[in-house]
Amino acid sequence: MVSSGVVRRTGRVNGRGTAGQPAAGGSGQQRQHRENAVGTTQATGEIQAIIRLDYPISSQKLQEIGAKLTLFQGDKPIATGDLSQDSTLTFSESTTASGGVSQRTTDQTVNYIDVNIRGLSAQEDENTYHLKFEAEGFKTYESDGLTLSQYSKGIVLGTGDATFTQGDLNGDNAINTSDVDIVKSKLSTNDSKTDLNGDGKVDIYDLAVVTMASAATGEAQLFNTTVITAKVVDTASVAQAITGSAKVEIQQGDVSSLFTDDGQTVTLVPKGGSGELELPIPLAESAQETGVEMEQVSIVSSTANPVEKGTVVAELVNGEKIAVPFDHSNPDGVLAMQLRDDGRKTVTISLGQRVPVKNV
Ligand SMILES: [Ca+2]
Ligand SMILES: [Ca+2]
Repeated sequence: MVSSGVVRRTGRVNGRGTAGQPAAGGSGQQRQHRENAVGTTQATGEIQAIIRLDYPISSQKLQEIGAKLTLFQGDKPIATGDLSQDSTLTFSESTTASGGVSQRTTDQTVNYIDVNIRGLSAQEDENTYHLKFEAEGFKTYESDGLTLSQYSKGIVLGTGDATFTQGDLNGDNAINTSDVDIVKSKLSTNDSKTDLNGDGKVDIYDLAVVTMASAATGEAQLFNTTVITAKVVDTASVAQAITGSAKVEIQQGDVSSLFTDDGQTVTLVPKGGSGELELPIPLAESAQETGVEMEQVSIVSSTANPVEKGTVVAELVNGEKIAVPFDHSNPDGVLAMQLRDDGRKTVTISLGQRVPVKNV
């Protein structure tokens, strides 16, 4: 049973392993991740933001109003991004972090804006970030702190809730009757500033948007995304558990490569001719007491020697064990399977519910 992890609302313990021979097709991946392999213990995480345009806006209008975001680490701005088009974030100094903005549009109208930032330090004392969103005619919004401890973080906000609200036409960072009056005074004109959706005219639609914005409620939603493996898996204890195991040994590679996407292949083989391979993954001591909330486990292996069949056993904080058998040819319990052109195969297995796990 090769490693591990979790995707979406729970985390991905980025396991790579091959049962049997080394992966045939890993070279592209190795190239891509060689830099990361240098500082192998550096824990990094991701921040994802989804901005709902509750009242969709034309992409041209978004460019006119200079919609942008700033990422802060502590109080220090470290990156800016252009929300008005698909773009790459600009970091203020050299960093391993990177990020991008992508819009989801229907015709020329933008419905959502996705922001994805990765490679952010998750080291204690420098792992709290926040985002600021600004645009002309919008209430400026600064998020609460997004701290990368056990998990990467996500935030969802909307232009029609009380976060990054559209409709501040006099620039006082509030939306009230003054703003509604401005729209009323421009009705039936083509005043571009008051044309909130950018359809070329100021009409009842724009008046409705600003009126609803003046009574907007609703906060941003914050959530955990993937597990930050380096924070919850102690590779030394995994190595120790493998050494002490009667069912698995490492033929090639380093234990730490099982949990980081460093492009290095680890070859695990069954011990003692049993033909069965079992990989114990005790979580870090710091995660033992409260556990790590998980609902899915993803196993990444090579397509040359894929992990197709096995059992995921999760030991919960209360000592209870959940065993989930999975079989590639019989997709019960297998949530998703993904093949990548770099020769990797990911099988995602549901644990059935969200549970606090201390060992896998
Ligand atoms: Ca205002
Ligand atoms: Ca309009």
